[in-house]
Amino acid sequence: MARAIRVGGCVIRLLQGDITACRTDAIVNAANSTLMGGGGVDGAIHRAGGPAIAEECARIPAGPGGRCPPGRAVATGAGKLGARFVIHAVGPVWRGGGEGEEAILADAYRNALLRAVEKDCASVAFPAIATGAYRFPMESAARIAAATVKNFLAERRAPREVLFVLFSAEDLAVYERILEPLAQNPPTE
Ligand code: AR6
Repeated sequence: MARAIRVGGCVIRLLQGDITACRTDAIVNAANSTLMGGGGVDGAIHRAGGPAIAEECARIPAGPGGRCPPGRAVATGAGKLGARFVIHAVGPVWRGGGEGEEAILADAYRNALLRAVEKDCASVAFPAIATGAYRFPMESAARIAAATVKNFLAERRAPREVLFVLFSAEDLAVYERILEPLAQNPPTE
C-alpha cells in the first residue's frame, strides 16, 4: 500500500497520529469561519499551541462570511507548537453533496497550499478537513485531498513535502488505498 508518492520533485506522505505533534513548517487546521476555535483538530491545535493563536485570529477582520469563509484559508503563527505557522482552512459542512461541497473542499486545500507557499513553507501537514464534525464522507474527501494536492505540486513544485495526518488506522487505510494508483514513481527510502 502507498505510504508516500513523489510528484514533480515533491513528496506526499501518509502518517497516523496527532497532527499537533508534527514539526512541519506549517500545520493546517480544520477550522470554522469564526476562527475562534472549536472541537476536534481545531480544539487540539489551540490547546497545544496556547492562546497566542486565538489572539492572532481575533485580530483578523470578520466579513459577512466570518473571518474565513468555507473554502478559504489564513495563516497565523503557531504559538507553542513545533510548527512555524498554523494555516486555518475552513471546509464545507456536508449537506448531501448538492451544495458545492466538493468544490469548496478542493478550494480549502488549494488555498491552504497557497498560504504555505506564500510563507515559504517547505513542509505542510494536513488533517482530513471536514471529515469530522462537518461529516464529509471520508472516501470522497480523501480523493479530493489527494487529487488537489497532487495537481498543485505538479504545477507549482512546492511545498517540497506534504503530509496527510490521519487520526485513525481506518482513515489511514482509506488514504493508502486512494494514493496507491497515484504512486507511479514511489520514493525508494
Ligand atoms: N490530529 C489529526 N487529526 C485529527 C485530530 C488530531 N489531533 N483530531 C481530530 N482529527 P474535525 P471538521 C481528525 O471535526 O470536520 C471544529 O469544532 C478527525 O478524526 O476536527 O473540518 C471546528 O471548530 C477528522 O477526520 O474538523 C469546526 O467547527 C478530521 O480531523 C468543525 O469542527 C476533521 O475533523 C470543523 O469540522
